[in-house]
Amino acid sequence: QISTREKIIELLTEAGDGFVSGETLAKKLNCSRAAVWKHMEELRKEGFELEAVRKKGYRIKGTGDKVTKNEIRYGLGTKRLARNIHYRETIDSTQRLAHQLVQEGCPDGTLVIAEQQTGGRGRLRRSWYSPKYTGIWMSIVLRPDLPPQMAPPFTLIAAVAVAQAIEETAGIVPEIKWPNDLLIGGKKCAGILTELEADTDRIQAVITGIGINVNETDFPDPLKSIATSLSLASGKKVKRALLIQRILEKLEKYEEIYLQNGFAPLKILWESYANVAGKKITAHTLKGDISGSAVGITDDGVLQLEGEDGQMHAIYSADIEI
Ligand code: BT5
Repeated sequence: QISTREKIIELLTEAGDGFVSGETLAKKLNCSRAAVWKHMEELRKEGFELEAVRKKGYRIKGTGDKVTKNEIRYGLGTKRLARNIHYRETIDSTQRLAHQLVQEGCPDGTLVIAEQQTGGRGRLRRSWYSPKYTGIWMSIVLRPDLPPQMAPPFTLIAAVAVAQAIEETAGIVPEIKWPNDLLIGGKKCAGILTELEADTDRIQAVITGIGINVNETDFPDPLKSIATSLSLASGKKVKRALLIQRILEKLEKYEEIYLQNGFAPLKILWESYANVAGKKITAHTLKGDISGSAVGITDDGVLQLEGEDGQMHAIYSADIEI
C-alpha cells in the first residue's frame, strides 16, 4: 500500500523535468489542491527539493540527501526488509530503539534509521561516532526461525551486503576485516554490530547495526588516523538512500540463502572481500591474545588460526590485529 506522498513523488519523477499541475495531482490522488500543497510542504521538510510555479504546477529538482522513510522506500526492491521504518533526525542509538521495538513485538525486517546518533555504540561498549546527515546509522531487525547458535554468520552476511553495495554505488571495493570491519586503504569506513535477543532454543531477533561513513570530509582527532569515508576515498559524494536500498536488497537475498542452504554458499563471496587469509595476525580475545597465521573461516563463519605452536584455534569473537 503506497502513501499519498509516495504517489506524489512517483508522479513527479515520471514527469522528469516537466511540471505536473496541482489540478492533475489533486485528481490523481483524489484530494483537494489544498491537500496537495500540504503534502508538498511535508515533502520539502523531508528534504525533497520541489519547485512550485504559478500556472504550471510542481516539479522535482532532485532530492536533498536525507534518509527519510520516503527517500528509502522510493525505488526499494525488497519484499520483507524495511516495510516498517522508524526514522529519527536525532537518536541516542538506533540499536537501543531496535531492542525496544523487538520487546514491543515489531515485525521481521523493521528498520530503524537516524540522521545522527548521540550515543552510537560499537562492540564491548565502545562508542561509535555518528555525525548528522553524513553517514548511515541504521539497525535492522530480523526474526529468523533459528536456534541461537546459528546467529554469528549474520555479521558476515551483513558485511558482504555492505561491501557489495559500496562497490556498486561508490565504485570502490572495501576489504572485510573479520568479523565486523570494512576498510578502505587500511582505514575503517564501516562497522557492524550484531546483537541477539533469544530464548535458550530459539532466536527472537537478530539486530544488525550498520554504521557507514559516507560523506564525511573530516574526522575528530582520535579517529583521524584510523577512519575514512566513502567520499574521502572516492572523491565524490554518495547518495545515502541509494546505498541503503542496495544494502537492504542484498541483505534480504543473502539472509534467504543462509536460511535455505547455510553459510557455505556465501563463504566464497565473503572470501572475495576478506583480507585475513594467510596473514600473520594477533587475535585479541576476551580470554587473551593468540598470535599466528589466519587460515580462513569455516562453513560456520568461525575464524581458524594456526598458532605459533602449530595448534589450530577456532576464534568465535575477537579484535584482529594484522
Ligand atoms: C563496530 O564496533 O565497528 C560496530 C559499529 C556499529 C555502529 C552502528 S551505527 C547504527 C547502530 N546503532 C548503534 O548504536 N551502533 C550501530 P567496534 O568493532 O567495537 O569498533 C568501535 C571502534 O571503532 C571505536 O572504538 C573507535 O575506535 C572506532 N570508531 C568509532 N566511530 C567510528 C567511525 N565513525 N568510523 C570509523 N571508526 C570508528
